[in-house]
Amino acid sequence: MKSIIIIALYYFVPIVLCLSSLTCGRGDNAKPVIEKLILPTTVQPGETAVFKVVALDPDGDQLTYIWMINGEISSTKLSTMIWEVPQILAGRKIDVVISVSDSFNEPVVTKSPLKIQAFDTRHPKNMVLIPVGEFEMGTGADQIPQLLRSAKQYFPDAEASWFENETPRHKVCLDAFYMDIYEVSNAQYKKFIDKTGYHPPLYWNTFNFAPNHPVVGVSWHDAMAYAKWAGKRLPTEAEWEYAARGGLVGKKYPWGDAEADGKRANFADKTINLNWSNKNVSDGYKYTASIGAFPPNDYGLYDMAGNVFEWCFDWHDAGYYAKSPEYNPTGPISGTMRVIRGSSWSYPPTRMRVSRRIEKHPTSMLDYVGFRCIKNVVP
Ligand SMILES: [Ca+2]
Ligand SMILES: [Ca+2]
Ligand SMILES: [Ca+2]
Repeated sequence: MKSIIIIALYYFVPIVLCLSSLTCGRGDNAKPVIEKLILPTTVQPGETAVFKVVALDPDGDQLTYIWMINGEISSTKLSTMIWEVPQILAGRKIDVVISVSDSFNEPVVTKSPLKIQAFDTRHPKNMVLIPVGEFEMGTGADQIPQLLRSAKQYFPDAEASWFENETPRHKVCLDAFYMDIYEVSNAQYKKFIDKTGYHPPLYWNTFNFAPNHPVVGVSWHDAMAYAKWAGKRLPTEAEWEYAARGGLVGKKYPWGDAEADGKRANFADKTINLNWSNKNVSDGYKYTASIGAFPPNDYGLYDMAGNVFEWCFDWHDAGYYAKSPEYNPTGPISGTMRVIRGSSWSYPPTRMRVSRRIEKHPTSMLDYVGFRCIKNVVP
């Protein structure tokens, strides 16, 4: 008896509802048919892309179109979509979903998202475009007590003054630039030496040498010479920190706020017996790891935390943030020490914070310091 009632409800209720509805008078309505999609397979960031859909309605109803690009409704109504491709999408996939409706039935939607590769052919190999933008650089004074507590796990003598050169937190606006996806490798540096006769780095033959490991034992001057030869330059501190943050806002590390486990970066873990090693975690590397061995940040940059420190262009001045210009700051005009960023295999996980600043003499050649380069978008 119960099942008969259910069957009756199933068949009759919709009919009753249907008769009471104006649109259901089109029970014989034919759905629109998507005949053709005209989409490029690659599009250029910064340029205009044109997407078209050719659809027909068998009973001549007027069609409306909804375009969804990367999950956002970008345009409605028209069968042609004209779209400015954002710079940030260089080298990435774009999802385009098209929905066509005659307003009587559920809309017809393309079966699965169409994937289009946005590819900037002008963009240099093994570099990624870091978009124009602004960010909060440095550390707020209010964060220092918490940072000090974390640091004391590894350095019991840590003091609040260790963090003062990161303050005040301040707004910085930067032009777009290309950045090396990886730290400069031994293989890349060897090419430079072979072509130019430049002197080899310290530790070239003794320290963990492998072609795909980051070069170490290079001074700031060496890094500058390589960058010039490669047609690139060293990042400013501001460019480096902006890129390391990968678009995240106010986070400690390139991946967020969590302290590194063994899967995020190469730091002083339990494979190396230093006073400040994290004795509970293994990242699998005692010294350097090959470049790109850990996941990239959201800009696609590898090893912005750990592996080797990276030379920046700027002179170090602990008080610079209080007087830094807002647009494209390039550091003090003079000084005695240059900045290194990002930490290395030889320091504990807390040192890998994106805002952490360390000073080194520009002639130092250290087995935990390398570099990567950047390039202006407009030369
Ligand atoms: Ca129709
Ligand atoms: Ca390690
Ligand atoms: Ca690094």
